[in-house]
Amino acid sequence: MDDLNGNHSKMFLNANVTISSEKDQDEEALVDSTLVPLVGKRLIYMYENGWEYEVYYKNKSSIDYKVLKGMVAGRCVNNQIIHMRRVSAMSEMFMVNWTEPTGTCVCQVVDLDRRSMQSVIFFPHWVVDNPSKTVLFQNDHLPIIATYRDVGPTYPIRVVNESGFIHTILNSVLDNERHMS
Ligand code: FER
Repeated sequence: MDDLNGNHSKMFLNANVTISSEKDQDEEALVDSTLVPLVGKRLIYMYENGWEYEVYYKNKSSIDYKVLKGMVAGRCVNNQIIHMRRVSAMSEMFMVNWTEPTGTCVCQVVDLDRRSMQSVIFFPHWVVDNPSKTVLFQNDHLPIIATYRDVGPTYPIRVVNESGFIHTILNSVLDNERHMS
């Protein structure tokens, strides 16, 4: 939100705040205060197509999640690196983007005020053909997943555009390793 002079809105220039006292010196513990409403939260939501996910926003740059219902129910992922930013200073709305080791790309718009999840998922063709190959605790199978991804085919990519309702919002601390392992 630049004004006519190109000055960035003060709403987005808050100082960093330290969340975890154990990790004061650790950069991971520094969270842009605009992200505080989302980091540390666990959400459970269902898209209109019936796919249900549980996600833990572990810190500003990683999530853990599992798929509860849908095409890849049972899939579980820890420490997925993500990019997160707040898209509105006035409401608790965030954009979260990432690429999976499978090659799948996800863009989420998380609206905590309205409990809405708007997402686009870009599935490579090999996942559409063989979704069950991704139904595992992915962190234990990263080399085979990388092989599947590299063999492909990537194209045509299936674009899944979904809205969902966040039916559960739980507060947690940052960097809890126990929620979804
Ligand atoms: C989501 C939509 C899709 C999500 C994860 C995916 C954690 C991942 C899909 C896949 O890799 O199969 O909202 O949230």
